[in-house]
Amino acid sequence: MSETLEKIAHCIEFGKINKESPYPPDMKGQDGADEFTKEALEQGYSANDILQKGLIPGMEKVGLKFRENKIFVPQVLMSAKAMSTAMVHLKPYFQSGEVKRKGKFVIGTVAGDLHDIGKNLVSMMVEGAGWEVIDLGVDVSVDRFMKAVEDNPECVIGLSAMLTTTMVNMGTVVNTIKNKYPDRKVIIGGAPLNDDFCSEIGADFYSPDPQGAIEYMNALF
Ligand code: B1M
Repeated sequence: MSETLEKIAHCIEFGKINKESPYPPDMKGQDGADEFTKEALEQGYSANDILQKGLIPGMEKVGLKFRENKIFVPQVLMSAKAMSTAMVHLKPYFQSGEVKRKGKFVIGTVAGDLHDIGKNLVSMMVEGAGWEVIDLGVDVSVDRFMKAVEDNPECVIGLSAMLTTTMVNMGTVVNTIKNKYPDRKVIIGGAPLNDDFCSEIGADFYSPDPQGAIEYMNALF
């Protein structure tokens, strides 16, 4: 792999946004994902190569380290910020259709539930894995999920819940989606859930962390 793409992956892995960013301390004063992405485009790398061989491998390492408790939420947020800064340079290529995403992922926290920290992490990391993410936010009604499912054929749906009182609302969402679109895949996640609950409500997959959701989705296509 080229040196510039390796540097991009390294910046994403360690959350180095740009030259001005003081984080991480041992990379202070060095170029970050921002500068290296611009440099890679100037060197003639395609936006797709920058995404597939720089950004995504960097984010994949973040996902694995987070799963193994080697890094924590603040580090993931820095990596996500580095990733979104780099993506600004690639946006025109996505819009022109030159770079293809793996697919669409519709995600939201279910009705009655306002917790969004975990959902946002999943959202950012799935985007970092090369998927287009449609984030519906928190307290999402069944109707809003259905509208997004109808507007985005072939999307994968992700439901998040943090309360034992709201996780039950997942069942209604899964039921409504599966009644009309039995082939749509629904992934659920959130602290109070488990595999048994997933089977009980007829969802396709339960993941305790963002990486599990990514691995499941990548295996679908
Ligand atoms: Co709330 N809250 N909270 N809260 N809150 C919990 C969840 C609670 C366990 C605290 C406690 O009592 N010990 C408890 C739930 C108890 C229960 O249901 N059994 C609780 C309660 C009771 C409440 C209120 C009812 C409190 C009140 O008002 N009386 C209230 C409810 C509001 C509402 O939603 N309607 C409430 C409110 C809040 C705040 C607004 C203050 C705030 C939320 C801020 C925000 O999200 N913007 C908050 C917080 C921060 C928490 C705790 C402290 C932290 C949650 C969190 O963000 N964790 C939490 C206690 C705790 O967990 N220690 C608590 C970090 C986050 C990275 O982890 O969300 O688990 P998590 O996400 C993980 C995985 O679960 C997974 O990946 C993420 C990254 O690893 N994951 C998925 C999540 N979604 C996924 C989807 C996937 C795949 C993986 O695929 C689609």
